[in-house]
Amino acid sequence: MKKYFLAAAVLTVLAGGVYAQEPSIPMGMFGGAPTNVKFDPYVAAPEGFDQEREGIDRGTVELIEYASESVGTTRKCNVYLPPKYDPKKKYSVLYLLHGIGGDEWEWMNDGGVPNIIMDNLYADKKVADMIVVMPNGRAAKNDSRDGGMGSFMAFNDFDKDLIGSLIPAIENKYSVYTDKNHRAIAGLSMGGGQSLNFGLANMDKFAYVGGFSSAPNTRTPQQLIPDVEKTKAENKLLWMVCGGADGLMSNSSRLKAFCDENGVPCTLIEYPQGEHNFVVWKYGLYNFAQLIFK
Ligand code: FER
Repeated sequence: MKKYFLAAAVLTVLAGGVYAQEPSIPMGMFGGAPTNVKFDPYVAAPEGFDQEREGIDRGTVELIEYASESVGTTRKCNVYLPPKYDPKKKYSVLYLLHGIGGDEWEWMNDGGVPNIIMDNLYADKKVADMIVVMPNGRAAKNDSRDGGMGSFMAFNDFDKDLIGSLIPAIENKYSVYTDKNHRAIAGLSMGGGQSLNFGLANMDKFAYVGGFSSAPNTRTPQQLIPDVEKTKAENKLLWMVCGGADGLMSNSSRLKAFCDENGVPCTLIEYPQGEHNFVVWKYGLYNFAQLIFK
């Protein structure tokens, strides 16, 4: 119990007050009322976008390990390589993050089918050449799923592992571009919050940022965008989706409202009747992947 209170107290400070409640409060009540904003148009994904298609080339997913300096352990990470990955070519990199109950397997094993979505997009020539990196976003010695709410700190600490160790490891192992214009970060729920937090705080590293159903770890708009002109100049895409029936909409809508008020280009789509699940997150990946590196 003591650990929980400590984590909650620290996060209250880190997140600028959004954690000022006990972490055991149900999801729907945590985020508070959504800010009234004008959503961007929802366009349904085409039928079959997330279904395995016959007769197309397929990518591969491989589990890799890397040494994490900040965590002090060897960590695991899944990597999607597109159909006919060719080390003689150069690829962009999308870092795709999981939620509070997940790990490096969540997108693959819990209904995200990122490999199928990407294979289909490749077959239809709707995406730029990219690999998709699915790390474990809980930067702690014990990074297993049972870390539960006690792992808030570990999610918050992931930027050091990501930037200090994972990105260099990926750039060492794969034939990828190494500049911000060829690097994107997006994620679901806690991973959405991480993507907004880390992506906007490190615009020299990531030009494209996506948050799907972002959780209460999302920093306040003023923290995310302390310098409006800098964000306007350096960010190439700030893209969000959240389910209309998801109690966490407040995290996305307050950022959208701030961006609209300050003239920062920003997309927020409300997935009709969408809940806090992979229906929304698959839609997020399908759309975000088509907008980056172009
Ligand atoms: C919360 C509700 C949900 C919260 C985090 C989540 C930090 C994250 C959910 C997920 O990642 O799926 O109150 O507090």
